[in-house]
Amino acid sequence: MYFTKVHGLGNDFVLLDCLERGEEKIDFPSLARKICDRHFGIGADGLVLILPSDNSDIRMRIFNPDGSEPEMCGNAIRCFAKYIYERGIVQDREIKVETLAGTIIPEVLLDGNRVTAVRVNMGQPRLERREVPMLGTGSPVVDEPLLIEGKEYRATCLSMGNPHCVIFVPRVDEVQVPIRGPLLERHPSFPRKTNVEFVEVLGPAEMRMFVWERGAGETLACGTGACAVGVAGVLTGRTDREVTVHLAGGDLRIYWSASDNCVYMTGPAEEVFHGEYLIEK
Ligand code: ZDP
Repeated sequence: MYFTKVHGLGNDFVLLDCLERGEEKIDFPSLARKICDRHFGIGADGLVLILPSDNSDIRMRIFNPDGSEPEMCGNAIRCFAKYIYERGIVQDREIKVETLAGTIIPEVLLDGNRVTAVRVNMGQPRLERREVPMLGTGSPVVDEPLLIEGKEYRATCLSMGNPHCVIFVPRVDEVQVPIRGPLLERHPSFPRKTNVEFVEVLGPAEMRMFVWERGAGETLACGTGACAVGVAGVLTGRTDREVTVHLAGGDLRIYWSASDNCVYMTGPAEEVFHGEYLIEK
């Protein structure tokens, strides 16, 4: 089974072209668990499938390393768009991609024929509590106290297709992400669990974040997470609508447009290598 290894800011994925093979007969949750393993497999933060679509140009599915299937993935969709465009699978610079979060539209940015970056219309953030989904009452969920093991967190929660819980902290370097992250990911308020972002505001247009991803653990970057952080900055009055978000793996530009209410994410995408995965039968 031939694959391509890609990453966006060190958030890395195994890309499988399933345009011909389709998605029959393969147990993708189990394949994702094996392939994403960094010692017994290829190693990745997710398995991404390229599939034909009935209602868009193309379709993307993604599986977390634990085999769960998230609705969307911001870093993967930039890599996905680069792959699709550079191979001429879709010739438009704006590619309509069917996902479980609806149709998402990445636009490739070019230097000649090479895709150097991708700007993605990530759609409108979902601010209703039940859309996160999160238990309790009242929307939007802004700086809401969550008590875990005697420690109070102030959570701003929203969905970018997938659930996010944004925690603003004075100093992000001091957060023990592998300890705090999973406690919030599995907090009973989140029936579908949640991705968790710890964020420090550096200025009105600049933030630094670390992410704990649902079903994946700590990663170097999270595209949907950076978008959620941009929205949370505006909702809580901490930042402007256009910000640079510094992640462990690099920077993303996030813009939450007041005119169409959509979030635009701009960042790089890299293709690293091709290989053949030898599936054990
Ligand atoms: O929602 C989830 O379960 C995430 N683990 C999906 C992956 C999100 C990602 N990090 C992104 O960039 O949006 C890939």
